[in-house]
Amino acid sequence: MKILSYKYDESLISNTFSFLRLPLDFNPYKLDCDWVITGVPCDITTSGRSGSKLAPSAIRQISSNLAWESCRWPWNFDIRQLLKIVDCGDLVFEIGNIEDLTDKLQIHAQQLLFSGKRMLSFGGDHYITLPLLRAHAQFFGTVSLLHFDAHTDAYICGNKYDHGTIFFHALHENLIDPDHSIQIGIRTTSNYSNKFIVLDMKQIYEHGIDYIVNYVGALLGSRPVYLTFDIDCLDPSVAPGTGTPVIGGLTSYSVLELLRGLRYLNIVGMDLVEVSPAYDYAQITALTAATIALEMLYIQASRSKMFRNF
Ligand SMILES: [Mn+2]
Repeated sequence: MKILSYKYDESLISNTFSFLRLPLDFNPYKLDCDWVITGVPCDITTSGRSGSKLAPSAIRQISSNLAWESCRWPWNFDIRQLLKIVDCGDLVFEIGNIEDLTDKLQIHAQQLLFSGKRMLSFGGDHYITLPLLRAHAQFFGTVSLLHFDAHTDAYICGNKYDHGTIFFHALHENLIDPDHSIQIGIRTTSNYSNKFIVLDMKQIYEHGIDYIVNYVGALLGSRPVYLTFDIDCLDPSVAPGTGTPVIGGLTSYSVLELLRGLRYLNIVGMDLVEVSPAYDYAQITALTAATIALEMLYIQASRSKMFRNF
C-alpha cells in the first residue's frame, strides 16, 4: 500500500476559530499590527439573563462563515489587504472577581494602546466598556461616545457598578464628553441623571437613516470617538440571544447602513457586548454580532484606504 506523503499547508486548516480566521497571537503587545481583537468573557454584572461570557467563542465560531468573501460586498476590497488585525484570544481574570477583571482589562488595554494598537473587544456584558473607556481616556483624553443600545446604561439605581450604570460613572470620571456623545436606538426610560444626547427609536423611524448619519456626523466631527455596540439595540426578532431584550428595535439592515454611513468618524476604539448564546436560535444573534464587528473593521479599513489615496 502506498503511503501518501503529507505536506503541511495552513490553507487546509479552518477550525481554529479566531475571528474571521485571522492570525491568533497571545502576546500582541510587541506585534506589528493595527487592530487587536480581545474576548472578555465576563457576565458578572448582568441584571437579567446571564450567559454573555460565552459570546466571544460564539462570535468567533460563526465568523468563519464570513471569511470566504475576499472582496466583501458592498466595500469591494479585502480588509486583510489593508489592515493588520490579530485575535489575541480571551482575557484571563479571576472568576467572579469584578475588581480583578477591571484591573486586568485596563492594564491589557493600556499596553495595547500605548504600543500603538487599536482595540476591538467582544463582551461579555456591558460593564467591560468602563475599564476600556478608562484606558482609552488615558491615552486619547476625554473621548466622544457613540453608543448603540436599547438602554442608556447611565442609571444610578441598583448596584454601584453593573452593566446598567457604566456611563453614569464614565461621565463623572470625565472619560467622555456628554456634549459630543450620543446614544442611538434607546427605547427604555432615559432617567433624569442621563446627560447624553439620545436618538430614540421613535426619532430614528420618523427621520430615517440618512438624517441620523448627518446628525451624528455633525455632532461628533473629527473628535476621537469610542464606539460601543450593545447587540440589544437590534430588535429581538433579529437578535434574540441577549440578556435584556426590548422589542421595537433596529433591523440588521438599518444598523449596517447606519454604521457604513458613519465611516468618516474618527473611531479610535470599539466593542460589541451583551450577546448571550444560550438564548440564541440558529446562531442568528452570533452571526449578526460577527457581521457588525466585521463592518466596524471595514469602516476602519475604508478610512485607511481613504488616507492612502491622498
Ligand atoms: Mn442594553
